[in-house]
Amino acid sequence: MGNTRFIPILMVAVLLFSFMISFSTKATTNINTDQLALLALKARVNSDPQNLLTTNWSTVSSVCNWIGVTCGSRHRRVTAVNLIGMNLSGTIPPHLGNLSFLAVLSLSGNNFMGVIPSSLCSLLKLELLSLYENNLYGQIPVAIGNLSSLRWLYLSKNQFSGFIPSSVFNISSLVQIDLSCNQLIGNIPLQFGNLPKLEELYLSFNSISGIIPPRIFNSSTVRFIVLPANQLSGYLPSNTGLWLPKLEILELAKNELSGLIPASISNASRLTILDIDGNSFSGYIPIDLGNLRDLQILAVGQNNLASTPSSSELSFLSSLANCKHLRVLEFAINPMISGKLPVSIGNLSVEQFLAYGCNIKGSIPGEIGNVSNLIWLDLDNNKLGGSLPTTIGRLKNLQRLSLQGNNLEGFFPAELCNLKSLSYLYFTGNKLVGPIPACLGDLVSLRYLFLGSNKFANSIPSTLTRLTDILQLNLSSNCLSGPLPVDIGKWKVITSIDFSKNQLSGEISMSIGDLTDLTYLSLSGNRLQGPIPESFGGLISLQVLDLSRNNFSGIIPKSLEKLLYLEHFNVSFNRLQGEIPNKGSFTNFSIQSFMGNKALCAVPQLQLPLPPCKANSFGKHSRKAIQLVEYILFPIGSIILVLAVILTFSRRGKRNANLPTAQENFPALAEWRRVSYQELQQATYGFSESKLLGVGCFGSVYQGILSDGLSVAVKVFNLELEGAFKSFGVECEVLRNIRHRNLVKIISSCSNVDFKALVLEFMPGGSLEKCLYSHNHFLDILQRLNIMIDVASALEYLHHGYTTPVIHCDLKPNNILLDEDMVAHLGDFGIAKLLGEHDSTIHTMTLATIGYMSPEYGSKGIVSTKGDVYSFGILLMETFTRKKPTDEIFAGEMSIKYWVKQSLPSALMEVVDTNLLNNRERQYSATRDCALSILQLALECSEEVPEERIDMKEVVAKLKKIKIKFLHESNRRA
Ligand SMILES: *[C@@H]1O[C@H](CO)[C@@H](O)[C@H](O)[C@H]1NC(C)=O
Ligand SMILES: *[C@@H]1O[C@H](CO)[C@@H](O)[C@H](O)[C@H]1NC(C)=O
Ligand SMILES: *[C@H]1O[C@@H](CO)[C@H](O)[C@@H](O)[C@@H]1NC(C)=O
Repeated sequence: MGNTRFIPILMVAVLLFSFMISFSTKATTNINTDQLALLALKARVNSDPQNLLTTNWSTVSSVCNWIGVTCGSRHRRVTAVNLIGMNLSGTIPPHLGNLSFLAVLSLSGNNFMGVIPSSLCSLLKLELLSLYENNLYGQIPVAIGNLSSLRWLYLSKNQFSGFIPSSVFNISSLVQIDLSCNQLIGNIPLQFGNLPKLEELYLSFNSISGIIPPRIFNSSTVRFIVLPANQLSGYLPSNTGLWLPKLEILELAKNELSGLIPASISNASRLTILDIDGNSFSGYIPIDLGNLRDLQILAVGQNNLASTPSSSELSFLSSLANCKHLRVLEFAINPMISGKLPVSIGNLSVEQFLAYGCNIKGSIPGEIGNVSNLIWLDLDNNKLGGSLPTTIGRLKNLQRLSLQGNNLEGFFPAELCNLKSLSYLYFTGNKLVGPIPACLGDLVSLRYLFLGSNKFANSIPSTLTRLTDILQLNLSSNCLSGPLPVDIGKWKVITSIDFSKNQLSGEISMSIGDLTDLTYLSLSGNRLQGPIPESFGGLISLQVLDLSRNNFSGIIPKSLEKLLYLEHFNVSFNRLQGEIPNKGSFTNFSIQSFMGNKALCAVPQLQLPLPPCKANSFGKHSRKAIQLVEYILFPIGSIILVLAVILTFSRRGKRNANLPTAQENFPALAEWRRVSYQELQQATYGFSESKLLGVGCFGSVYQGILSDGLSVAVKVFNLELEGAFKSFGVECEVLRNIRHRNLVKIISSCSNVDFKALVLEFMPGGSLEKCLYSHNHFLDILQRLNIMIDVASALEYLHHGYTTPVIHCDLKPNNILLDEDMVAHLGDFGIAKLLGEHDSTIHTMTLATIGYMSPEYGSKGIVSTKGDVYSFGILLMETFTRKKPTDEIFAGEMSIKYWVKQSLPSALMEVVDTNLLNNRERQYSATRDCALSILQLALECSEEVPEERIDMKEVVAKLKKIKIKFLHESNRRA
């Protein structure tokens, strides 16, 4: 009993004590308390990159002047601490709970860690607690329910875990709650109805489960309900429950909700976003969603929804025409929707129409062309048939068009080439036929072009290389034939090319090596041939390379060892030979990558079931020998050639711009007859010496007969000789762009990694050199004159024939070839130069042949058409004197030019080739006159000063006059 009396006394004492404590706290909190609390915060901040707190929060001045701190005007106590987005790191000290006048605490957008101190829950005046975008963790304190003035609670983008304390939903003053992007679990507390002022609720991206408290849907204040990406389940309340006069946003995507979409949703007349994507809703898509006049986004995809069975068409679409603000309409992956697209689709005003995977039948109505706002149309994986409506070409804003996996038939409508904004075009897996229209090259915005698994035929339009921004290109599994685009290197940023399973033929252009971003390349299952270009070593990003099932020959270039990211490599079933590279990624590939080839060998370390490589196999040995000879024979030439290559290279861009392109005037390289190394080897009896026609600066020329009987000259470039590689390029470039009866015709080129050859028309008459100097040949004066007219005509064409003058640079009897009719053809363009439109001269250091070189070329490297004219003058002299300009009689001051010049006119007969005068008594005088005119012309050509030389037009005219005069005179005298 004594106990019972004692208890009240104890209680009073306790109450008194606690009153005293609370009184003393209240009594003693003042601006100093506030300062201590803020200094505690400053002390907890361990990183302050802008030095804001470090320098500014100084006790020298009042806290009320500190940055981010606001004090009340009357009581001068801290009312707001706002340190938003200052990159502060640290923890929140409990002392902040002593800021008893605090209404605003915002530390968001920093790097605060740790928990929310529960002392903060005693800030009874706090209205805004904003801690979003930090690294806070732990539970949200249960005592948070004490913050009875709290209106805005922002805790999103932290790592809070555990349950949402139900006490949160007892703070009746709350207007906005944002707890999204945390790791919260458990249910949404059912107390929801205790929030009479709530307008916005965000809980997305947590792991909240259970049902959505039905009272949410009975709120007259709620505007935003945003709950995506949780594990919410259950039904939405049926009609009666859904009374949300202010609801603007209802986002419930990616949950586990099921049941029907309540028809009463169409009463929420302020709704702008309805997103229930990715749940398990079933039943019909309400047909009166058109009542939601403010609707901007309707996303109901990835559910089990159907269209009303009363119509064979997607009837819900018709009413949506009333929603003039509807931008996004998405009902994809609802396989039960089925039905056809109604004609009324044309009344929609959407920007995005996403309805893939809905089993939509029928054809695409032409009215689609009226949906003029459309930016993105995706009808992938439906059952659409018929042809593509050409009206799609009217959708000027369209950026993505995706119709993959349907049954679309017919041609690719050229009207689609009007879609200048298009960046994604996906038609994979349809039944489209005919050619890929060349006008696709006009869609320069295209970044993704997928036309695979159709029935497209003909060749890949060369215009596609105009798509210089393209990233991914897939034309696989069609019936495409012909060559790969030559200028494939223009796809500068492409990352993926799939041309597999077609009937493409020809060789891979070397320019493929420019595609440094390419990660995926499949050319498998075609008829491609020739070498794997050495330039593949430039594809430094490549991860997948599939060249299997083609006719590639030669070796696997060693340069592929440089491809550090190569994971998948397949060259099986080709005709490759030689040693498999053994470094880099090649240590990882199995026999599956290499099987079905001709004669591949491998070092034992690769552990492939292939024969080991013989030490000197595949020409290694002989190549060394050639190298040795060349380095002894051409050392000076090599050095000069290196300079030439550098100079030529530096002019390349400009030159390309000026050259007439292949498409403009002439057949492209691609149209040359393709000749393989093997064929050339056979044609020349293994490049046998008996077939050697001559050896030039850059290589050897062999005679050969191709398998179809065509007689050819094969010019093989010595690739070890620096400059020969470039020479091959120059010659190809020149010859492919020019055609003239007096120029040697190119029939084909053969370009492998270690073998480059030009296949030229064979000239049975041999060279002018041979005809002039060998004893079993004789050319009479008329033949010589004709040959000179031919050569002059060729030069006239090169200099004046089209916009870019071509300078031969190396005119000499060796380079003039005669056919069976003794018609002369100018050949060997190995060091030819092209002049840009505004250049009349260029500088170079290419080695031309001494004796024929113009003085300005020899001394200063100046190249111009006038230099060729000079050489032609020397050539004329040589042809009619039968003296080489390099003859030993010419030394010091005495050159062929000086010799001729001082002999004219009186001593003419001392310089003219005596063979021309033998047995030609009757024509003596005509011959003499002719020779005189020719040598005088020769001197006009070889004037010391370039400006004083005549041009090739005049030369041709003069030569023709000389010929007519000669014929006239000799006939008269005969
Ligand atoms: C702190 O910053 C405020 C606001 O920028 C400024 O008015 C005050 O003078 C600063 N105080 C100190 C000590 O730098
Ligand atoms: C915050 O820090 C990040 C990274 O440390 C930096 O990039 C950013 O510029 C900083 N912002 C400010 C306002 O100092
Ligand atoms: C208020 O905060 C607590 C921590 O929550 C401190 O321990 C106290 O010393 C502080 N009081 C004052 C007057 O600063």
